[in-house]
Amino acid sequence: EENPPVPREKEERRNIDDDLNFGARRQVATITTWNGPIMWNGIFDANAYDKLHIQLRSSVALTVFAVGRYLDAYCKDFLTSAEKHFMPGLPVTYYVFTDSPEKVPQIELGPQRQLKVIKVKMYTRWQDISMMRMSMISNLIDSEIASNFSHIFCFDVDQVFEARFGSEALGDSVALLHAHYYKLTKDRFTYDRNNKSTAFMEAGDFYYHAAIFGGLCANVKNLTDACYLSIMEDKINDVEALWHDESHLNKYYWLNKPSKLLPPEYCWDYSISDRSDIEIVRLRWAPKHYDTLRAN
Ligand code: 2GW
Ligand code: MN
Repeated sequence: EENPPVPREKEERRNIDDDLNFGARRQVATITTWNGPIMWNGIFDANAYDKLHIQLRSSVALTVFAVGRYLDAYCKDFLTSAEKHFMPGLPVTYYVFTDSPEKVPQIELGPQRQLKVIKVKMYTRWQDISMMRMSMISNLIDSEIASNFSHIFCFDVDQVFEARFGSEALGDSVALLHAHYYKLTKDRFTYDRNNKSTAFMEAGDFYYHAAIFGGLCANVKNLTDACYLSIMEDKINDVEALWHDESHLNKYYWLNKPSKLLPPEYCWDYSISDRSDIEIVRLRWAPKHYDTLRAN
């Protein structure tokens, strides 16, 4: 019936560590081997980032594709939640790429916020919708984004903001740790392992999620160009990387280390049962309806 005695020395040592870490995160890595920060909640001062970026006059373009059934299914929740949580206090323009411009939801925009619609054609294969984003983003960076914004972020549309996704996420080259892989050992990463594909890789640092990438316009231009060229080279050779654009993105970040990483707090999937590292969900995956959305 009696509880075992608490080992006092161990208890005391743990409290000292807590004090010395000043609330820093101890269960997760907060820096990469090349000294890039991994922006776990608690390691940064959001107000300091906001002050700095307002002073620097940073401005952000957000690109998102909502083609075919994804427009009705996800776009409204994505945009309305972004208005609440994405880069508060900074100028933001949303670029919505769609095949049905007339059906883009009219949402109320805050000051310094704009929405622009870009018409694109509907690809018959969904893999192509996903992969062709790289060339369309690259073209828009050249024609309009690089001259008007300091930073760009590219998003999947099937997600919803739940809390601040702010200026702390801005950086030269920003990649996202995939929620399903950040705790796994490298041998379980789903890199492309087919040496016929340009995305082929054996070793890597992390498994990155293509649902969010960003950075300075020039860096994202370089990334989208590199990924698009590799995708096209694969097409000529009649191969397709295992996870499409995501495989090429992982290869790119292996060769060009991102300067800042976002932890899965920035893109969480609630179907993952172990939430022990997640102090705050800033963005969540929206439910997939593969049966209806991917039919054809
Ligand atoms: C995609 C798959 C099957 C059927 C439709 C589509 C589809 C995607 C579509 O009909 N319309 C559309 O606008 N998209 C856009 O492509 C949309 O922005 C969507 O978020 C994005 C990627 O497709 P998604 O979200 O269904 O794929 P995920 O969540 O499995 O994405 C990961 O893997 C992809 C490659 O397979 C991409 O790399 C993506 O960035 C990853 O998050
Ligand atoms: Mn997605």
